Amino acid sequence: MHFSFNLNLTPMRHVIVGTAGHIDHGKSALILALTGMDPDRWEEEKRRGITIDLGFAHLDLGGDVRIGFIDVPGHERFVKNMLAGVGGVDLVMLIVAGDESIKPQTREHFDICKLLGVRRGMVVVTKSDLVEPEMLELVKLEVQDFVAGSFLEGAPIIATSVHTGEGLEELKGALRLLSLEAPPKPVDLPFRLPIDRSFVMKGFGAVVTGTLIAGSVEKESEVEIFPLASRVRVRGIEVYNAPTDRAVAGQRTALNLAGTEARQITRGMVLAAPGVFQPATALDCAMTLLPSARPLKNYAQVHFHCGTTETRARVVMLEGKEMSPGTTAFVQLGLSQPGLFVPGDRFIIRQFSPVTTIGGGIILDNAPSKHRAKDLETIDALRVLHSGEPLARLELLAKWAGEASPSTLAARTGWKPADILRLARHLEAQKSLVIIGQPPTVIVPTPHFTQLERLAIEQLDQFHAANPMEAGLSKEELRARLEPARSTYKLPSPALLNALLQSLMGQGKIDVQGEVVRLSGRTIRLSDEEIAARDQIAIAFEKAGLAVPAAADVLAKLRLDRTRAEKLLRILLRDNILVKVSEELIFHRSALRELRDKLARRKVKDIRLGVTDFKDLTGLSRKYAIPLLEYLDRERVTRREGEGRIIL
Ligand SMILES: Nc1nc2c(ncn2[C@@H]2O[C@H](COP(=O)(O)OP(=O)(O)OP(=O)(O)O)[C@@H](O)[C@H]2O)c(=O)[nH]1
Ligand SMILES: [Mg+2]
Repeated sequence: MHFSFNLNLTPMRHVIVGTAGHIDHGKSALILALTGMDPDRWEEEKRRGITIDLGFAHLDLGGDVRIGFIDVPGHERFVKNMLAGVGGVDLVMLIVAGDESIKPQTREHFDICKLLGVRRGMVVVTKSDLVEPEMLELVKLEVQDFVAGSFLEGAPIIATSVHTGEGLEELKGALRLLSLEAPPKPVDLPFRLPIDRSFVMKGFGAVVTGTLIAGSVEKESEVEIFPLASRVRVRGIEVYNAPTDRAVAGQRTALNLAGTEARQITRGMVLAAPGVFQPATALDCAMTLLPSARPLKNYAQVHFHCGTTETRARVVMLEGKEMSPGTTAFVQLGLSQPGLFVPGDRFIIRQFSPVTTIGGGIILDNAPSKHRAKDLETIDALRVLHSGEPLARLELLAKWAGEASPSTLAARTGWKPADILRLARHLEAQKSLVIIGQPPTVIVPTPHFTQLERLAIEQLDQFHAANPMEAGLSKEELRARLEPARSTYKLPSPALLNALLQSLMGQGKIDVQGEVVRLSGRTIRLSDEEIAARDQIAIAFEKAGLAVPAAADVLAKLRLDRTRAEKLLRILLRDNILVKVSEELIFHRSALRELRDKLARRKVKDIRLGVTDFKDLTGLSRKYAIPLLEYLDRERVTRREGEGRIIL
């Protein structure tokens, strides 16, 4: 009987190891020897004895390390398949056949690994059974020279034979050590999974596989497909052929997806946390041209590979007219197809024709604006983004946005909104930005905020000068006038406007009454003629007592045009000299005061009041009495009870 214990004392480390190297150098044979799984899955691969597409296998080392292998084709015609696999690797095994040493795709694959920023790995010299020991030593020396100055300088160089088994245990030991050193992929970021395979399984529906490069995904969760802009449900998850409820960054993952869109999914598409990211069609990048490449001209067309995605791109130089081999420069790539790319992602470019690898780099911004050539401000900004310093990057992105929410900044960084808010608080403490409101929060750079404050004061000032008879601007009108100086900025949101108004009120610069905003101390300025007319209106209502005239008749008697007369009426209403009791009825405040007094006196005798009592008391007809009583109810002078009222 056999018992197996899984105490789970140390969490399993998940590491992705990729092969790289020239055709026929023994990459697939080595994976088979290490894992017992043949990475060459296709009939054509087996028949031709070469790898055409990516192959996958896995291996547990010492109980706490699980390696997912990605085996790539060495044939130069299939480099594009190799590129779809190498994107997610943590470690590379550079394979060099002992009987052939370094060959063209050894160089090309190694260049690709360097350009993609692979940091760790080893060299495996295969087919040791085919060569004399002296020859093997010579190849090792050549390899040492070849990797000098790169991330593989000083890395293990291990000779193996799949026939004799030589070196295989040593190789496993080295893989285990390197795996433990490799930094784990970030679990605490929004979920992303570039798809490298998709197929339909009878009885299951669509299945996609890929290396989970960030975050985690749960069974039954919803994921967004880029660039399809649609969402699907995750029906099932497998990690290394075993069903599970959750897959995390670093694991080779297969997802069974529900929904008809799932059948349209192909390699190169990306699954991501829903509602976080936006597809990009332009990318600002730092790009390196290989020493072996030809000079690259402005607007050159290239093949762009990032993650498992491949598309055409046009290179717009931001620093000069052309790039020389062996140099690095800031460029903007215009993509022929939109896709999901996040700053920090590495990419490869290949010459349009003939197709060879000529360079690669790192994405700095996935939602850039168009830049003027050789614009120093742009170059400085891209330097900040390239530095990778999170606070400086966030400050810059906030400045570009003008007004942004943590989630829009998440789309532009790949960070979580909560982390963005945490960083933003630091910047707020340094007074370089303002955080507004409870979640959903708005982040505004301080210079933008103060500029909007100035603009608001300017606009109110202009408005008061042009409209002396108006009390002020409505909030919405004021907002529409806050057209910011930078063309990339939008009008402030209502939330930002409220924060601006709060701040200006706090400084005593403005007054806000309901929806109306005015500069402090600004009152309506009337001409003598207008003052006379205003008083005439007031007196007309005052004299009428409760038997008020129609407003239109009063206004018609004035020697003013109708619009100005109506404005005067509005001023009297606003100042509570006149009171609107119903749509048709306007009373002078003195008449209403008298009415209240009368009711108070009457209350001493009897607190009950019928409509007829009210008519007797005031001498008013029903037409006036009912709206007035309703007004008094609203004012809590009376309260309706059955047919009559109680005087309160
Ligand atoms: N004698 C000997 N032959 C080997 C060894 N490893 C691989 N081979 C042979 O080399 C040939 C190529 O091996 P593969 O593993 O298919 O090479 P590959 O690098 O995967 O080739 P591509 O995937 O097409 O780039 C096969 O015939 C293998 O049997 C070895 O250690 N010793
Ligand atoms: Mg192979």
